Amino acid sequence: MVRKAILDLLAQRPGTFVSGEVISKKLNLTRAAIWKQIQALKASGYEIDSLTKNGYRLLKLPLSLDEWSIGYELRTNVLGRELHLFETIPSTNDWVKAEALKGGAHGLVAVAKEQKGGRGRQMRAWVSPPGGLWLSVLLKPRLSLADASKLTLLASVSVAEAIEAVTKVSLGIKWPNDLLFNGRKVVGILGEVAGEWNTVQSIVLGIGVNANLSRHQIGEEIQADTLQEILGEPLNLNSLAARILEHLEKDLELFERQGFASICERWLQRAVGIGEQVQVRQGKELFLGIFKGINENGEFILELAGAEKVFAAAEVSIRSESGIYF
Ligand code: BT5
Repeated sequence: MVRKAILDLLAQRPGTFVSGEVISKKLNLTRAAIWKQIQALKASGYEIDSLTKNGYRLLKLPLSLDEWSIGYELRTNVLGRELHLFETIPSTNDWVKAEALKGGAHGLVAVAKEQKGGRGRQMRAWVSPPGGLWLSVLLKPRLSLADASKLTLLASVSVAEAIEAVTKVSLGIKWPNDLLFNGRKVVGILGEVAGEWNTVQSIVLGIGVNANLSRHQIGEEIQADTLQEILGEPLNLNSLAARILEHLEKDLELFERQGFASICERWLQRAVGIGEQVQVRQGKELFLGIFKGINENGEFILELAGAEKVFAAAEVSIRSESGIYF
């Protein structure tokens, strides 16, 4: 691809000029063809200086999602090495699931600028307008079925730490894997099994980050927040995607080598509502008690009339100081 070849050349010496003649010789392109490509790159957010005498120099990469920029930033061995970027798609999780059934490889990633049919758990809708980071990764981990449920807890820790590395914004985790800022959801995570468990252990991890958008794009009725509003400015989505995949890859390796203990500890450090009164709904039953933390299986521990009850799957509301549940 010409676009990629030009970027590769300019990025070898970012900030310094590469002459039109060099580009033209190396890529066998006319000056006019190069100029056209450079205009297209500028239109997609690349800042490129052009001087007739000196040639072109790359000054800044785009903030918006761009396949070359993610690849340029990415320091992983496997995750995201095969990556597909979509302008718009129904759901990246559905796309990766379909690829998994066709034999897709561990680490395959789909990223979309916009999802028209984004999903949460239990088929709830996930609002995914342009400006967000909507990403799914295919994992075929060397883990037992019992360990698989811990992967979404792991992902919430990896994503929170990646976001903190890029933005300095510290997010809390609401069990099992919502990332919150002052009680408002900034990130949602959806782990799904693709295919039969007893054939290939494939898990699709979907990560939705409200990044460069405003709250009202999500809807006033939803208790959401966005990184752009927290920071007061947009952030580089390509760096964010790369850091998320790097943190995930490292934490998965740690999990496979050493088990859940240290990840569980990091999860607990960010947990929202420990020691507070919470409301847990499981099917039609409702329990009110004190949130004690999670156990080594990643299950939620509730203190109820002096006894402890654990939940593997449930809906949890946490009571804030003002008495409101979120
Ligand atoms: C989740 O579900 O939080 C998981 C969301 C996963 C989204 C990613 S994006 C990439 C991949 N492709 C997909 O199709 N999905 C994944 P859950 O815990 O069930 O929360 C859903 C609820 O969150 C909804 O019922 C709304 O109340 C709320 N919600 C919807 N859109 C939101 C948004 N953009 N930000 C914050 N909250 C939202």
